[in-house]
Amino acid sequence: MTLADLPLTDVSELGGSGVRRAVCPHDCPDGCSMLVTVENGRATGVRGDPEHPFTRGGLCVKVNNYTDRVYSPDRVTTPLRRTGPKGSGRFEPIGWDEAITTVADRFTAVAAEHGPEAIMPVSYLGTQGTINGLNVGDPFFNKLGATVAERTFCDSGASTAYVMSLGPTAGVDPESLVHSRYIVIWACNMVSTNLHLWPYVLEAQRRGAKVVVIDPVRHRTARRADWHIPIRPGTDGALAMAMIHVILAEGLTDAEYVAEHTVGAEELAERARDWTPVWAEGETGIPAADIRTLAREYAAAQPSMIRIGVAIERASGGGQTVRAISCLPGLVGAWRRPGGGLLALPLWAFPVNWDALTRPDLLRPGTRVVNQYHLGRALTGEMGLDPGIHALTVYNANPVIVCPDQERLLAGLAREDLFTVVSEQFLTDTALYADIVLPATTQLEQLDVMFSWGHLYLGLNRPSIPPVGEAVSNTELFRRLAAAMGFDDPFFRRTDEQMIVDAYDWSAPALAGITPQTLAETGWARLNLPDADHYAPHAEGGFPTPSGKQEFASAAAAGGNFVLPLFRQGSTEFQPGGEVDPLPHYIPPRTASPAYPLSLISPKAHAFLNSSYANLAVQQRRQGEPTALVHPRDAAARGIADGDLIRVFNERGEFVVRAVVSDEVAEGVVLSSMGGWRAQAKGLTTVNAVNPVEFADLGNAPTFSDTRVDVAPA
Ligand SMILES: Nc1nc2c(c(=O)[nH]1)N[C@H]1C(S)=C(S)[C@@H](COP(=O)(O)OP(=O)(O)OC[C@H]3O[C@@H](n4cnc5c(=O)[nH]c(N)nc54)[C@H](O)[C@@H]3O)O[C@H]1N2
Ligand SMILES: Nc1nc2c(c(=O)[nH]1)N[C@H]1C(S)=C(S)[C@@H](COP(=O)(O)OP(=O)(O)OC[C@H]3O[C@@H](n4cnc5c(=O)[nH]c(N)nc54)[C@H](O)[C@@H]3O)O[C@H]1N2
Ligand code: SF4
Ligand SMILES: [Mo]
Repeated sequence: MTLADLPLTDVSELGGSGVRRAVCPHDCPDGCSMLVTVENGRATGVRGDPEHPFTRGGLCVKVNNYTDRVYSPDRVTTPLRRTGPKGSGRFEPIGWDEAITTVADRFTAVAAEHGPEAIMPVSYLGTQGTINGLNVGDPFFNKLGATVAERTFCDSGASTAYVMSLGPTAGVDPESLVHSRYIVIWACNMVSTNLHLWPYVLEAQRRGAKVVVIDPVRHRTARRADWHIPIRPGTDGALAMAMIHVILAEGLTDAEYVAEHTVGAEELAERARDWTPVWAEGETGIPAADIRTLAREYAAAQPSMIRIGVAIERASGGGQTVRAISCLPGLVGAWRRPGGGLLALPLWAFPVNWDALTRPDLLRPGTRVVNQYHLGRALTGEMGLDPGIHALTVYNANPVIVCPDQERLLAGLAREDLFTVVSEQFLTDTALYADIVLPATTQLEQLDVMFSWGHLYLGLNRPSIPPVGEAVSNTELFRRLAAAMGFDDPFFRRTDEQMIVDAYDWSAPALAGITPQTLAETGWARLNLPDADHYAPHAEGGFPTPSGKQEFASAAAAGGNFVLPLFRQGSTEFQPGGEVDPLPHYIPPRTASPAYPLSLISPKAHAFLNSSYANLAVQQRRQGEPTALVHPRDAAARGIADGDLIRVFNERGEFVVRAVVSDEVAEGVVLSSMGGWRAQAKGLTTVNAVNPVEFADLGNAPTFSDTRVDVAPA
């Protein structure tokens, strides 16, 4: 019997009653285990699995009423065909056969007239399931010869930087944070975005650890810290270089660790000599004395831990900033003990067969790559693509809300000659522009195996209820499309069970004793790794880098900038060019101009998950109407009072929101969270109307933390 022989989707039992296991599908580090109550085939509620060590019985405000999402009257439940102008939201139901035939006919016609590169997929992490998530469409589009979509929505720049410095290592078990003596939460609003890690921080604090938050905003997390250090957006690299300076100048290193397990320490010392705390004060706005205190305390209190959030990568020099920060645990020997090190993406611990998911072997050599953050420019002709994009397939994503250059993207989507297919659960701002909408299942209606980028447990999500209406999973969608396009390779006919088998190296040591079948019984399992009290994989070095050491001077960086293949359908071609300094350094953010003197940041909303849930009543009530936080001095200078409607604008566009005048943001900083839909926006544009399309220095990361704007009464 092979791993695949036992069916994991037992449709016959889906009609009954009982408590069934699921895993939250969302792009969130917590990867919560859920228990679903089902009565006569209908899910009546979800709750967190109290036995899961990380979830511990709690779900967040986004997902604890998940059944409202599943049974929302606004769910798309049949395929739809557009009957009005693009964007009007006028559709009529059609059958699946007609929908799939329409799509296949159009793809065939577009490919015949313009070549297959005129077709482009757009996708991200509506679900982060291994088989339904990031890479589910890659084999289909690679076989088709479509334009390769580069998806650097999140953490691509940080991942490139991290891999350059440390290699693809899990590095830290988040649960080991209880052993930390000093925790630096650097650009992460953990209480909103990584809620289930927070109890570990509190436990460490109870045991005597100091908790420091480095963030321009005094948010939920910062308010609970022992020390909140406000910083100017995009200047974290200056702070990190100055910390390196202090640690080296004052001899606070773990000299033995540095000598045995790192490379490039001497060059780094040379590099950091001029980056003094006094200089960094001018960049960051943090008093030099505080920078010295931070560096000294961080070095002395071992094991010390740094948790970086995604905002770090999102400035002109964000990649080198991640590289500079990643030097710190090596310099002070934080890796020696559980609870020490750098926490970024422990995803690397999961033995995923990325090539089986993306199928790079199906790519035609020379197939062009277009970054999805440039979608507006690609669709409107600004990029000068030849052939242009004539057909778009969107799934697992809502680009109108999550991509910059929003107004140009809307103009592109409105093109009459563009054929757009959107697979969705709801008529999102993107789906409103579709020619064909295809109904997608929710997590309660599909099978998947779930890794996490915030803990070390693998989970199995089995369907608890039958599909709502005619919704199909992404895997089934691509089976149907492949059949209609005549792709007769059995690979495209695999069952979900077989896909799960193929997606992991089940014989890898990390999965010893774990199979899809054991997961079916237990729901989740910890990877076969030392427990959190003993997890210190780099106590003796052993980094997965070319030298086997932590590389302050990085051999991989010397090879130039790159995007990891998993973010680009497995493609290794047309990597972003540009030399990369093998040593970390500081690249300042864009300079303020007299016309646009303020820094805009657009972090996550507390009650939404990116743009998901922003259309649902409970979460809308929790989140309140769209706002921008403006510092009292910036507001007074512009005649803005708390509660006024204001315009936030720059040379790219503008959006209108209600002002919250508050010293929770540093002077010179404006905060407007991302995720709200256009229907709730006063002027039909949202924060991504003003965000730049330029990339950061590494991994084609966006520069959402490096935007200049001004504000005025509306
Ligand atoms: N509630 C909720 N949770 C989520 C999500 C959501 O949409 N809502 N999305 C999920 C996803 S996809 C992700 S990637 C994670 C992201 O979770 P986080 O890593 O927490 O990311 P953000 O919320 O974007 O930003 C975190 C913090 O960075 C700060 N910041 C912005 N610019 C800078 C800067 O230049 N320097 C410093 N030091 N700080 C800066 C912001 O003020 C914010 O407090 O959250 C996940 N969890
Ligand atoms: N200004 C600004 N922009 C940002 C960010 C920011 O901090 N500031 N953050 C960036 C980050 S970190 C991220 S991760 C991206 C997120 O970008 P996206 O991944 O596009 O996130 P969502 O907006 O939640 O869109 C996901 C869509 O997938 C749909 N969906 C869910 N499950 C399924 C399914 O099983 N099948 C199908 N077909 N569809 C499904 C949902 O209904 C939802 O509409 O946004 C990025 N954009
Ligand atoms: S969104 Fe995150 S915190 Fe909320 S239930 Fe899902 S995994 Fe847990
Ligand atoms: Mo993200």
